[in-house]
Amino acid sequence: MRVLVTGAAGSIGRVLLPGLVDRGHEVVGFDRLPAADGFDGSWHTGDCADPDAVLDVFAAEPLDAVVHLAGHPGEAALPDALTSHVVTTAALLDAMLAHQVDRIVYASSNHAVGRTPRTDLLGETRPRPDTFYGVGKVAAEALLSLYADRYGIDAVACRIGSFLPVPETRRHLATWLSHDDCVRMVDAALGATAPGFAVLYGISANTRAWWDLGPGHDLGYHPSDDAEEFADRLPVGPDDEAEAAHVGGPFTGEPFYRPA
Ligand code: 15L
Repeated sequence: MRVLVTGAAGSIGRVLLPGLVDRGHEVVGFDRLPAADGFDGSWHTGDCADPDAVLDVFAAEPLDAVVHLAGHPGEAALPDALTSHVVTTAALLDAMLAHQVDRIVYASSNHAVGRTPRTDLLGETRPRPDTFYGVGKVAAEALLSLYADRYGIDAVACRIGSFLPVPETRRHLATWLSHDDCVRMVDAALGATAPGFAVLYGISANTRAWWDLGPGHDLGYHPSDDAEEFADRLPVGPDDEAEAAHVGGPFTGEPFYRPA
C-alpha cells in the first residue's frame, strides 16, 4: 500500500516509517518538521490542521491509505485539543473523499476512556475521557464513525496505551505498547478486510493488560511482546496506587487548561 503518515517525524512516526517499509508498504511522510536523517521516501512539510496544505499533499501523491499520528500528545486547552485532534482528522477525511482514498488508521488514545475506573478487563466501552486531550480523541473517533457511516470510509481507531521502548512504571505493565507491536498493529489495521468503523486497544500482549485485545485480534492484530518480562526491574513507585485507580492513570489528575 502507498500510505500517507502524518506526524511522521514524531516518536511513533520515527518507528513506524521504517517498520511499514519493512512490511512492504511505500510511505509518504507529512509533518510540520523535516524528515529525519536516513528517510529517503517522499516527504511533505506542513500542518495537517490546514485543509489546503492537506489537499496539496493528496494532489501530489497517489495514496491508498492514511495513518494519522499527528497531534499534541498531552493535555492542552480545549480549543487547542480540538484543533490538534479533530480539525486535523476532518481535513484528512475531506481530502480522502476528494481523492478516493478509503482507509484511515487513527492514533487514538487510552485517554478516550481514561476516566473509567480500573476493574476487570475493559472491552469496547462508551467514551469516558479523562482530559481535554481525551475529549479531542473521542471527538475524532466520532468523526471517523460519521464518515464511515456516511461515506463508507474504513476507519480503525487504535486506542494506544503507553508507546515506549520498554515499560517504565508499574502502570506500564498493563498499558505498554512495544515498538514492534505498534508496527504490527498499524499493519493489521491497514490490511483488515472491510472493518468499517472499528476500535482496538493498542497495547502489547501484556499479562496484566487492562484492555481486551479481542477486538484487535478480530482485525488481525496479534501482539508478541509482554511487559511482564520487565516486571522485576520496575520498582514500586509512590504514584502506583493513584495511577491504578482509573485506566488513564496520571492523566486523570491533570489540571485543565482554562482561559484565565
Ligand atoms: C497517551 O495518549 C499520551 O500521548 C502519552 O504521552 C502517554 O501518556 C500515554 O497516553 C499513556 O497513557 O501512558
